[in-house]
Amino acid sequence: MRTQVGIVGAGPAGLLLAHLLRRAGISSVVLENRSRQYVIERVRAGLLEQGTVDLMTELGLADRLHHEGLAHHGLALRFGGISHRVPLTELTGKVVTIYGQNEVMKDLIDARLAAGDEILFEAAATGFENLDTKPRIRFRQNGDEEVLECDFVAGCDGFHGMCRPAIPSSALTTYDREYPFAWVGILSESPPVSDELIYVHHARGFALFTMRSPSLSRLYLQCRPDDDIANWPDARIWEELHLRLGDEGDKLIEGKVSQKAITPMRSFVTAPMRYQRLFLAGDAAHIVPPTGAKGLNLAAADVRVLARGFDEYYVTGRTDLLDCYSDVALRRVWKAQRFSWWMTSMLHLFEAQPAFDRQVQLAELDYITDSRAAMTSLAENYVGLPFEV
Ligand code: RFL
Ligand code: PHB
Repeated sequence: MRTQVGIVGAGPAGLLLAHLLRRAGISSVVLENRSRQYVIERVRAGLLEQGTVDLMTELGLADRLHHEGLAHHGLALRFGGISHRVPLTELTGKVVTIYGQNEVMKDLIDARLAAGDEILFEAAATGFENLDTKPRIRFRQNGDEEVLECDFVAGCDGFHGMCRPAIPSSALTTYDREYPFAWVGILSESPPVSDELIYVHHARGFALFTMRSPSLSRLYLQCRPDDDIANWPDARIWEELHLRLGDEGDKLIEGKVSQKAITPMRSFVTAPMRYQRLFLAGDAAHIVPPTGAKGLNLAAADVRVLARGFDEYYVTGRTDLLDCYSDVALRRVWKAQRFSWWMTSMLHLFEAQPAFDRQVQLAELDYITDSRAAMTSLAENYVGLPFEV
């Protein structure tokens, strides 16, 4: 089997890249170790920056997104028992859109298959040869060992994938931070208590109210980093949500919980995002704590830059853009890292936090909601920084 770009992983990074390449007339084959159903049903992100929506629109993939996505013009920061609105659109001219990652996945997969292009599901990449010249990706499907030959490999296989570990560690520098907390998240058949997201800083820990549709809420609570989901029966979750959301939670209907999981919180970057003819994109290269809602959006931003590099190569034979892919992508990645770390640090409760640090944390929240300049800074990062050219 042969193609121009071999893509490992059918997450948002891999599939958006496949669509960008198709538009440029470049062939690709996507290898995905999970089933189609598993990939679609995995509950993850929910918030799309305007740049990500614009990319989906440009690619002709946003019909359902424009119908069913919920455009948000603001969010609330709640602390000291009071909610403060951050008017995102008024401050930046941009909107963010709530549209579940599983809906994004469904749209990307359906469109690729409808166009007659392949995604090989339940096909796990296992190793590489000739990464410096003519790459060969070994993969296993239905118990058979197969090989995909290509000009380049796009490593879009997420944080736990095999592409990053396939690079000699001496060729990479990694930057890592683990946080002393995690999130327990639920999906509940409850109508949203508010039209906008509510980020809560509370003496019992962080909470986030978000949603998926007019009848489905997504709720998160700060928990211990080593917590077990068995410690979180529905009754405890509802009680904590009511306490942390305060009067914002008065209207909260305790609906049927259809999904419940614990998400660890971590910041991680690997640099450079390239080794020979293997290019890393999305979570394979970096992860952020979900407080800034940046993971999926960064994956989209990476592949936009990477696709331009492949386009230049196949049109002109030049590698200038591919050669600066990592530098360009990492500039955005680090700004998103900074923002996600900052939001996370400001909003969570730290165990045994020195009294001084706690007062500074509260002063930061007070400043953000008092100062238009500080609020604008939060807003412009939250809606997504402009794309670099
Ligand atoms: P993915 O989505 O992990 O996809 C990687 C794919 O690669 C496959 N794979 C392999 N395929 C073939 N061979 C192998 N050897 C393979 N190994 C792995 C995997 O099966 C998978 O299908 O990475 P990608 O494409 O980089 O996308 C990243 C995003 O999924 C991720 O950043 C977001 O979900 C993060 N995130 C959020 N991002 C946002 O932008 N906004 C949000 O509101 C937001 N909320 C969240 C989040 C992530 C969360 N969790 C569970 C981590 C909320 C949560 C709770
Ligand atoms: C979500 O809707 O799942 C979501 C939204 C914003 C975040 C994290 C998760 O910061």
